[in-house]
Amino acid sequence: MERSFVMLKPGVLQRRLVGEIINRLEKKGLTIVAMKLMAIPRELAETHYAEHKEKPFFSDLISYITSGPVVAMIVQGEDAIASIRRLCGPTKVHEAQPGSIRGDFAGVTTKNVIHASDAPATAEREIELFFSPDEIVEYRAGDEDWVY
Ligand code: 3AN
Repeated sequence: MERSFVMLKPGVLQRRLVGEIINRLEKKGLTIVAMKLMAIPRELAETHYAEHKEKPFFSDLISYITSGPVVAMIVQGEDAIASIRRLCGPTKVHEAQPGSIRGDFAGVTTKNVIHASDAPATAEREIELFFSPDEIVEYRAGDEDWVY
């Protein structure tokens, strides 16, 4: 089983899309093992997106991600990282197909609705950044034998 860090970005709560998006993860057979509603402090936002520090969109990205509450999650499943990225669709929203989360709900790339880790090393780093070990709940989902 693999774990990914997933975040529903600002706007998702205001647009009342939390249930709709989480439903897509659940329907795929993925399991939420940690979840919290939070406002991201600026410093945490800058650390999380440190790789983009030199990019022209960095300050817009930090303003957006700190502009409202987010839902942070750790989501578990077989091949979870790639699987969730497929559910999200590509970063650039004009490339995101209808049926994907970004394809259905995102209007511009800057506000692309959801974050999901892109590799195992990134997932490990992001999980550590946002969650302490005691916030992660280990349990077995009842349908696991039928999904995997
Ligand atoms: P992803 O979130 O799909 O892993 P990254 O890590 O390349 O994509 O980008 C992080 C975030 O930065 C994106 N979710 C998006 O909000 C923003 N971003 C990325 N590329 C652009 C761009 N060309 N223009 C505006 N914002 C961008």
